[in-house]
Order: sequence, then structure tokens, then C-alpha cells
Amino acid sequence: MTPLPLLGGISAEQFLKEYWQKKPLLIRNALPRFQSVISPEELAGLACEDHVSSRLVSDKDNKWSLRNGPFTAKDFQKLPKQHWTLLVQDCDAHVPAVEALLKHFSFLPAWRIDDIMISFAAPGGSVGPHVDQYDVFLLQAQGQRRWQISQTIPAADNFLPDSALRILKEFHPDEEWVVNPGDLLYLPPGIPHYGVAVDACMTYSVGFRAPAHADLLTDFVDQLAPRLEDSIRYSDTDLALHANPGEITQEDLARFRQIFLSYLSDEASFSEWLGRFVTRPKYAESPYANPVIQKSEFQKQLLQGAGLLRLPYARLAFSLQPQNIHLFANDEVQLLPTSMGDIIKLLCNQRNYPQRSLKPFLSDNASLDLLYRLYAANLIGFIED
Ligand SMILES: [Mn+2]
Repeated sequence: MTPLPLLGGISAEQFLKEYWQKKPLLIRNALPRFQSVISPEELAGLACEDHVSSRLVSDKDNKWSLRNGPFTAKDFQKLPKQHWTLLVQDCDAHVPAVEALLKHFSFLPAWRIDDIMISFAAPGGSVGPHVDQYDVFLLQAQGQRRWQISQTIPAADNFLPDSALRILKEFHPDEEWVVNPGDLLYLPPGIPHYGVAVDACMTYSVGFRAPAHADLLTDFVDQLAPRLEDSIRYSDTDLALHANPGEITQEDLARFRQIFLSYLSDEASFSEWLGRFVTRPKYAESPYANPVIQKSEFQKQLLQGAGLLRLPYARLAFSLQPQNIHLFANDEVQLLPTSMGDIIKLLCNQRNYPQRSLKPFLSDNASLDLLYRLYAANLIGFIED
């Protein structure tokens, strides 16, 4: 039960037991002397790029309006001095220094993380009181923001009409804090919250994934169905005489239910589906491309002392199976022998692989092959000095 400075000195175990998905936690000075790793100008620059998802919210006189990016430099020049917010999604994928912050959250499963969204707000700026469906850690990165939260679960009709922002019509705060750079506010799903920029401020939102059941079911079936032969059919060789020919009996229901259960209880294929689902990249194309080199050259650089790192678009996870290990990398699965457990854990648990951590594996051909495959797929790259 190691106390974590990020959690204000409580242990990860205690956090999971008392707060995770249960109640908010404000941690003052979670990251002492923290400074934003990106400037407001750089954030605006990102919001001008085609492949980046961004929004501008104006909240003049409590009238909210939303525009989606990409934006132009002109859009930013036209903005007033107050009451607007720029939000940029997936900054961890776009900026390696932002991705590096994820190491602070290694007390949670990496595959639960969705993205780091960064917002810049002019003084007074806000996206309004609202509720999110997922867990979020709000790290103050620059300036001050006033957060208010409410413990009252909002009614279904408590939303302003015609607003893509889903702003709460009524919001009665019962707690309020003004946060400073380095402060961290954890909010579980469903807690109404309202943040207002005291001065020009930046906030990093480390958001977690909570897939809708609808999406999980659809995805599972979409993955499975194309692999099933048309000749695999319903059958009822045990059909008994129905007292009512119009009735669907319990036996009929059980036969159909068993079809579904048989696919769910195939452990290997269920693991394969889930691992691919949680490592699926949001962006089809990664902008990170390694120089094309032969395996011998790759090996030579490692033996000469080079280190590796995970590239920002890469999502890695593994699952221990009775016979082997499933290694998932961006929606693909590799079935690897149990003997490769150590290097698989290193790759999936860490994001940086300095030479000293790789050394035990460099004399093993299977490990080298794996590293080279991940390198060739632009999932890992060399650490640049
Ligand atoms: Mn929110």
C-alpha cells in the first residue's frame, strides 16, 4: 500500500476502494510545480490541423454556442478577450510530451484510458454545468479555474434545449474550489460539474473509456459474424411435441440462448475480441513513421545501446491465456508463447524501454523478432538522444 504523491498520499488501493467510480477527490499539488507542456498558441495550432478534433465554445452572457474545428488563425484573431474555451481532443496522440504524462496514471489499467483533452479558456470561459458519462482527472496546467460540483443526480429533462453541449438547466453546487497549476480533481461518471476560468487558464482532462453496452454488443457481433459459415445453423434434433403449436417454449428459448452462450464462453475468441476492441486506434493512420531498416540493422542499434519507446498512437495490451499469451497492438492480435511473458509485460506496462530494461531480451531471437515487428508497424521507435 504505497502512498502515491499524485493521489495526495493515499495509496492506489485506497483510491480504488473509496473513490474510483464512487466519489470526487481533489488533490492539491498532485504534481508540484507542474507547468503545461504545451503553450496556448501551440494548442491553437493543433486545432488548425485537419486530423485533430477540436471545438470552440463561446459562453457570452450565459448563451452557449459551439463550433467544431479545424479552425484558422483568423478564427482565433476574431475571438473576444473573455468568455470562450478551446477544447482539443486526443492531445496525448498528437504531442509526445502530453502522452508522457500518462505514466502518472499507471495505477489504473492502461486500456481504460481514452485520451487527454486539453482546454484553454479565456477569463470567464466555461463549457457550462454538465455531466460526463466517464471518469475524468482534471489537471490544472496554467492559471486558475473555479470548479463547482453537485452531488445531485440531474433529472433527464434538466438539459438546455437545442444544445449539443448538453448543458444542465439547473445546477446547484454543494462544493467549490479554485484550483491552481498542479492541482488534480478526480470526478467519477455522472457528477454534475461546472468549471469557470478565473483568468486565462489551461486544464488537461485525462478521460477514461466507458463503452456503451450497445457498442460492445454491436462490435462483438460485427467481429464474429463474418467468420461464421452460412451452413452453421439452428437445429433442434431434440424437438418435443408442442402442446401449443403457437408457443415458444422454455426449451426453444434455451436452444437459442445456448447459441449465444457458446460464442461468449469460447475464452480465446472472447479475449481476442476484447483485446482488439480496447486497442483499436481512433485514427486509421499514424503520423509516426520509423525509418525503414533491416532487422540486422535494428538489432545492431539495440546492441550498441539504443533504447526504445512506445509511439503515441500505439495501444498495447496483453491477456494471459491457458496455452499462450495474446498480445494486442492497435486492433491486431499475436499469439505468443508463455515464455515471452516478461518482454510482453514490459512492452504493455511501460511506455519507455531504455537500454537497461531491454538488455535481458537482446540475446533472444523471439524477443528481437517481436520488437522488430512492432518497430516495423510504427508502434515503437528508437529513443532519440
Ligand atoms: Mn466535464
